[in-house]
Amino acid sequence: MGLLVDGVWHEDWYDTDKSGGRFERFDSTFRNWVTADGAPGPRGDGGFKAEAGRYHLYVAGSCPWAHRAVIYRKLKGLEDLVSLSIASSRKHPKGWWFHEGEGLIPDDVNGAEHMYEVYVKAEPAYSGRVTVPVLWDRERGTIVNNESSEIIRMFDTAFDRLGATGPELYPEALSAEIDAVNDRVYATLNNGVYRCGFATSQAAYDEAIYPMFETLDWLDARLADRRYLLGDALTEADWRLFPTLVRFDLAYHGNFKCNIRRIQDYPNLWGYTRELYQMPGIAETIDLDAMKAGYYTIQAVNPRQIVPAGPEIDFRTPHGRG
Ligand SMILES: N[C@@H](CCC(=O)N[C@@H](CS)C(=O)NCC(=O)O)C(=O)O
Repeated sequence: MGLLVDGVWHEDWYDTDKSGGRFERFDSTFRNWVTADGAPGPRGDGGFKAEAGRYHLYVAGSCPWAHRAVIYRKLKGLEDLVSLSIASSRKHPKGWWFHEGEGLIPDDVNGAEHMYEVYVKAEPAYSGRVTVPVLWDRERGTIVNNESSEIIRMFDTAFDRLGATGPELYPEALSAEIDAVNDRVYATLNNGVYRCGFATSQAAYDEAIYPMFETLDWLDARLADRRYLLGDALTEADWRLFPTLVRFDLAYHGNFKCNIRRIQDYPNLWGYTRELYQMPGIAETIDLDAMKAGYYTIQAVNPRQIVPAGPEIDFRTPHGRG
């Protein structure tokens, strides 16, 4: 993993020297919104109207942030409206890369071999990290947005007039409570696993690991008397949590040292993870081998890039909820 400096690729890992060994996540850079009528969204410029066949989503199977967008594309019935490329999850010195392979979809929109080429096409002098997911606009030939939390909000409602399906996952009446759950889950868990795994000092690791497990304990208790995080209906909060849970025992527990307990040790969380996994269409969004390979080939964390054989996890055993 590296980054672009003035449009040129550099093979640098995260610099944690200045932050006492702490991994500090940078802000996503492309922040325009697709909206139903092309009016500007909550931030950025307008001109990105929801249209069938206009937008393309770039993802990788290992990435939990990208996974959110893939889940929404599936749940909202957007597969015929928004096309998809899936990069290889195995780490490459030049970042995310596209090629033929099982579970992969090459880039037939920009013909890129590496994701950084797409960033440079959008902004020739781009400086910054080259992340997925990316939402690309064929018409204007640029990146609309590379922030998963915003891409899923667009997918939730912008394409409704074009035949998108499924209930709204961020209903106004629940928005404050969803935001509160999201904030905690993001800080301590979605991003907390990276703060553990990418920590380069004991103190930085300690700061991340304990709050993470406090949040898992809290979630497990919350799910004791609630079917889903907000109650009886699935919301955005569930779909932002699930990609982290499904990767947890497989990759974070081992490679990122998130190992006080496993998700399988939490009765409610484990049943809930299986329930979401078993929902129509969701298993199709999951490539367990890619997830494992994606994390275990991060050389800064696992220098020899050996991908372990286990653990064996059966997400298909009956969940027994509800
Ligand atoms: N805030 C972004 C984060 C995306 C992100 O960090 N993606 C990772 C993959 S899981 C990535 O592409 N990392 C490459 C890098 O950091 O160089 C989002 O939610 O979309």
